[in-house]
Amino acid sequence: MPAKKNKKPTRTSGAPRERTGEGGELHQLAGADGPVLTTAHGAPVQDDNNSLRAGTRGPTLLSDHALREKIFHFDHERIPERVVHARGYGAHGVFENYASLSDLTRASIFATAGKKTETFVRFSTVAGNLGSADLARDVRGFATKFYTDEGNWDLVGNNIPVFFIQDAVKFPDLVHAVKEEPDRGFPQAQSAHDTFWDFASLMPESTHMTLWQMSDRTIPRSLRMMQGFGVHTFRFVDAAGKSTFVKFHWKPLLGVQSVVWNEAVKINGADPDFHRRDLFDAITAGDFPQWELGVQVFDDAFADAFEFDVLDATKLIPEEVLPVRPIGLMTLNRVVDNVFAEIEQVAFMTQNVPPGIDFSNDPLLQGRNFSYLDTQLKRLGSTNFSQLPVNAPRCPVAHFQRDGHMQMSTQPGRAAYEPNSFSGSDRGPREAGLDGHVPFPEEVGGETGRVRSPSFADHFSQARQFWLSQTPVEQDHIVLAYVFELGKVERPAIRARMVANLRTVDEQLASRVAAGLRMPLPEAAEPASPVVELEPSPALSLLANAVETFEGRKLGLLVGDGATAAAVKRLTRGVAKAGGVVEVVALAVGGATLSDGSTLEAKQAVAGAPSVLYDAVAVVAGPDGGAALADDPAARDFLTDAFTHFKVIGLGGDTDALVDAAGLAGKLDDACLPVGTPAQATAFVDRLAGPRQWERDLTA
Ligand code: HDE
Repeated sequence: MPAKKNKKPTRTSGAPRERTGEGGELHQLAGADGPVLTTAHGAPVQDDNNSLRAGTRGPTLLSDHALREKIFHFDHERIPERVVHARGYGAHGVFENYASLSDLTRASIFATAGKKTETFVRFSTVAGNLGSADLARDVRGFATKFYTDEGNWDLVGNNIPVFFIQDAVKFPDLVHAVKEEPDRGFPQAQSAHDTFWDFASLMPESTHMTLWQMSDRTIPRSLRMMQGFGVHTFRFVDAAGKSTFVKFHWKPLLGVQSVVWNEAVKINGADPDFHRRDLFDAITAGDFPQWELGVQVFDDAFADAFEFDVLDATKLIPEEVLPVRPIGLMTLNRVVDNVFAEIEQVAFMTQNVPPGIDFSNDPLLQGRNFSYLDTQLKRLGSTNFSQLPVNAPRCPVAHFQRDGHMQMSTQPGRAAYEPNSFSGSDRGPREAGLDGHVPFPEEVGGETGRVRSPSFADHFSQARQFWLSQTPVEQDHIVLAYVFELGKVERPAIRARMVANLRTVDEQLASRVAAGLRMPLPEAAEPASPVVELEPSPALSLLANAVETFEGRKLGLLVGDGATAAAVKRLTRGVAKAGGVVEVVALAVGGATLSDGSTLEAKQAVAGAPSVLYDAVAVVAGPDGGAALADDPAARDFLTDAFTHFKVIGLGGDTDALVDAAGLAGKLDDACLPVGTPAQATAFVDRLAGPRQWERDLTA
């Protein structure tokens, strides 16, 4: 190609130049009003589009240090993802304390009414890798860092109050069982496979947690609509050194809500970022999610009298037995500026507690306190990870820890040890004595041994209590979830062992799951400790405690050409007044032409916005628009799915053809409402606040 070879280069850089001005002179796009591009060491970069070459078509020169630096940095961009909880999203917030808790704890965060403390929260799934989908059926992490004025307090909890295992030593086994199977690398972000249920079926202590896991709690509608739990029993310690046991609870003001499984499966395809997008959108719209922090506090006498060991993380204390006392409000009010710097690099550690908060001897918690430091060093690569902005305490920090990789702090002073006889700025800090974190002086004793306390032996009674505390709809969902998950298990013996455990929980539960799997009902598993009949705890039901509101929820409004402009306006206003959001969907993203000739722009085309992305839907169209929707497969699915997912449906104008084409003629029920007139729109919006139409007959 000699012709090309001899062509003279016309310019040295590529894209970011444009021809401006009469004289045709070249200007860099950024140069005038933005910063100049530099290397990491600050040298201005001449050209970021063409590497340094010998001749126009010759080899790249090793002397191009800007190229070398850029690619060197790029090659090192990734850090190890979290071993568990890799997929997560977070935001900044503030915690406001309701009243002084000085009778319970000396923690300064709870010292006075109205005291505000900055927070950072990271929500996560457990099993999936960083790039997995948000709506995997999984436990959600709910980790909060409180930047208190006496050091960071990390409350690293989950959206479920109990856990799979009692002793930290089993955690690696649990995680290996639930993660992708190592010989094949799948399934991703799923517990629905042999190794997980093999482990669960062999570990009766996990039975209680699997009931929670199979409930709709593990497919939350939104991170904003999840409870959070500290899980373990902790201690509050007051100024006089008196200890009170405490369990922490987060309760979302928007109520707790979940999607249904068929919806979750489809959301993962339609919008794998469903949860992070929802949190980001809400906070950037000024719709700040809030949670009340509550505590169950109890003394030794309560702990001794309670049926189960309060050190056993597979058990909870029912709220009916010990009410949750609200102590403060957290508001998430700021999205991150940079996902990596903040959400990836935030380092939670259960051992981070300020004076006034302490640990119990829960063997799972004790193991965690030991573990979390390791993981931070492995991931963040330096002992100085506490200096990263998201991890740095907001209170003064002074110690004699020195140096290490990536030391950011120019620690002044001559003496880097203690005791020392220097003074002034050379002296450095001194111990706080009794003002510091004084470990609770618990008396301990007994022989050492690898033992499990007999008080941890009852693995089924609370599982049964959970099952019996659910509404019939929730019980149906639990059965379907076990059937789905165990249906993915290839080895019949594992299915049988798991159903045997379920039979020890409840005869009906087990026989329904067995029927769903078309397998004979196995003998009930022999419990290590007899199953005790406990009072049902209505607080454990999601549906029985649903908050009646459309606040924070979304209506998908499918608009066809010819839709009445006034009807669209009324719905939009009504939903906004109810605290919800309307998202307009049309056949094309360019929108629809309304009855008054105006164009209503759509946020999404229906082919990319199935109704699973919305809490409820409405369809409004004129005659032509209605016919066009009826002809469109995605529009038909939009309606069919909304119906199948028990959603409230609004219908305005000419929608009969679509209803027909969606296979719903003659099936519409009380929750399929007309929205044409003002009175109908009001009734529809009122109905949106209510539950899904669970009684809808899908078999008809
Ligand atoms: Fe964790 N856990 N965990 N865990 N955990 C981690 O720490 C671990 C446990 C929880 O958003 C890791 O920074 C052990 C219970 C949350 O960054 C790791 C044991 C509960 C998060 C780790 C447990 C949790 C983690 C991975 C058994 C619920 C995400 C990366 C003794 C109360 C925090 C990291 C975030 C993260 C270890 C048990 C919740 C590997 C050894 C029980 C919410 O250190």
